[in-house]
Amino acid sequence: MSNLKLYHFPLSAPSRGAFLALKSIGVSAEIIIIDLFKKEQLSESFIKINPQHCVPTLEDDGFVLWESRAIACYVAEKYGKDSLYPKDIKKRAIVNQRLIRAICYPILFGGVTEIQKHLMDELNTTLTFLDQFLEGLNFVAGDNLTIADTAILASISSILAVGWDISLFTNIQRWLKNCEVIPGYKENMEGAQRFGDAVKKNLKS
Ligand SMILES: N[C@@H](CCC(=O)N[C@@H](CS)C(=O)NCC(=O)O)C(=O)O
Repeated sequence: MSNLKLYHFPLSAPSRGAFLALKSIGVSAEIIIIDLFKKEQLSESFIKINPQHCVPTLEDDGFVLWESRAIACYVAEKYGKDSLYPKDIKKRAIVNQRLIRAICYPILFGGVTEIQKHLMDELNTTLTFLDQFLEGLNFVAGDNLTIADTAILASISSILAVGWDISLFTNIQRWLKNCEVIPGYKENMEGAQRFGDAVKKNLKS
């Protein structure tokens, strides 16, 4: 039995990454929504839990942890079956390596109204790598679903919802289909859609 609480905001890709990891691991958690639009992360009660006031934040019987990937690793290690976060150090190293970065945060919260060219290029370079990693594989770190897939799906679904063109990345498209089996997939897509709508509203057309 777990006594987990996840402080979560469904529009946030890192937060959805932790949410999807928990779902895939099959561990239940109380979900507490921290609405970043209402600046709830700056409330006195949340600052007491996480002085760096970010989501996702996990609480496990008084133990507090933030950073989505650290959360996924901790929960997988404590509650998960081996395939999601392999014990074999080389397999685990590959899972740890498959990371991706987000670029829409300044548009949503920083008053920025267009995606800068260098960020677009960087993201397309990252997607090219991801597409190569996926060549001949069902999932990003091998043939089994791992917590690297849940983290990356949360990010990719956000950029797709913003309207990113991934037509050149056929392996990513195939992998996205494979990801439909992940528990929590639907909730993730709904959060991503809300994120995409919010970003598109702030973008200059
Ligand atoms: N690297 C962190 C990023 C966490 C993060 O930036 N969270 C944002 C939402 S996407 C947040 O909580 N921002 C509110 C704040 O920092 O006050 C992770 O992967 O968890």
